[in-house]
Amino acid sequence: MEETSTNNPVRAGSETATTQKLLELVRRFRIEGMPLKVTPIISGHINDSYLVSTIVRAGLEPAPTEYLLQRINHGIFRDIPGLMNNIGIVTGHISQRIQADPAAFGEMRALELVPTVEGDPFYTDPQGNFWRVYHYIPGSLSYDRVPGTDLAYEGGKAFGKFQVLSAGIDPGTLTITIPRFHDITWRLEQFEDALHSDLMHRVAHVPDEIHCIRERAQEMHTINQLIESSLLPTRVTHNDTKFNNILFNQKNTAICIVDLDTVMPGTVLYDFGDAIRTGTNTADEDESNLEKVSLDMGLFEAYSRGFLETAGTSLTQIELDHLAFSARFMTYIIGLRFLTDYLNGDTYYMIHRTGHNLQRARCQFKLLSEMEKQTEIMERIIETSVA
Ligand code: GN1
Ligand code: MG
Repeated sequence: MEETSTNNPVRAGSETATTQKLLELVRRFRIEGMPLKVTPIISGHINDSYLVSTIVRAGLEPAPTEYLLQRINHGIFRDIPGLMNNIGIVTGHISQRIQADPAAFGEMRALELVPTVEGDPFYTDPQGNFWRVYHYIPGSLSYDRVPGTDLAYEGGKAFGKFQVLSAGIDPGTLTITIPRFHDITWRLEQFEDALHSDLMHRVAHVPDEIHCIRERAQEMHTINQLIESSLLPTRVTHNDTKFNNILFNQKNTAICIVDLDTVMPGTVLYDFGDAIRTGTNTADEDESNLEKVSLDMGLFEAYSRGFLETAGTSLTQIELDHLAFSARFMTYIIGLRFLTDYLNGDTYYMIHRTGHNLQRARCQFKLLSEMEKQTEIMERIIETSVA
């Protein structure tokens, strides 16, 4: 029988931050007003995030200023100064480019860090945890599931603009915050190690999922092969382009790309693919009823059109030719990583229930099989959007 396990050592090792402690932490940053309330934000699988509201003076109405406090997971990100330096480079560059050509970038803006009182980009607490604060964009919204094609189109334009905006940064100046992050060879090695160790005695429960991985492993080396043959340009890429990493305003105009921890040298295929994985799924990433999981072709068409309208002319033919494949690739590799973490006892991704990572993996594999059935249509849509 499956054991009951909700252990999550990356997180369990660190004490739960109390409200008092969090308020004290916020005061170490150059914020306006007095921090009043700290609310955990349950989104994202890696860092701990809190919304901080402030008041101007005790007893008055809350000031409009709000902040995002985050503890950066240093079990996963091993070079926090390098990571924060990347964020400084990327946000600085993007905001300069927007200011230089506001007409081209509409209402887009860059994330803004709040320095510590000493002027540093992050604070290290006595326990060795790393904290940072961003300005929270008032009234901003994000979507785990995309409610309509207008939003998908707008999201495609937003990640396209991000691609164009970060193109002036020399990828070589960026720290590799997670080495070999989307390297399928490495991810498959980790998976085989997990199967071999079978630490939690879970391997016997997932024969279908193992089959799904192995059957497709060869094809999934395509991007690595193109990189090794120098056929794909190295670009500054986001590498975690979940649709909910786009912030929208109340009018549903995209205004900001967030979650910059994995901005690194990469290929545009990672960014297009992950946005399709998350932005066209008719269900949540961890939906337990797999019948609900499929690819919404209307959303795919709208996202692709938005993305290619803004970034299309900067892409090479080989990149364009592999955009449809990239959606399958990212769905596969993220499913593979969820499954590997399940087999290893849920040490990487934050889970909210037993079997959560397995559910996430199954959902990715269902989505992948839906994409496979619709490959030709996806390819045709991309060709048409480019033309
Ligand atoms: C993680 O924390 P979050 O949700 O932004 C992961 C991504 C995965 C994603 C799957 C550093 O991102 O690679 O695509 O979960 N980030 C890291 O939902 O591993
Ligand atoms: Mg992330």
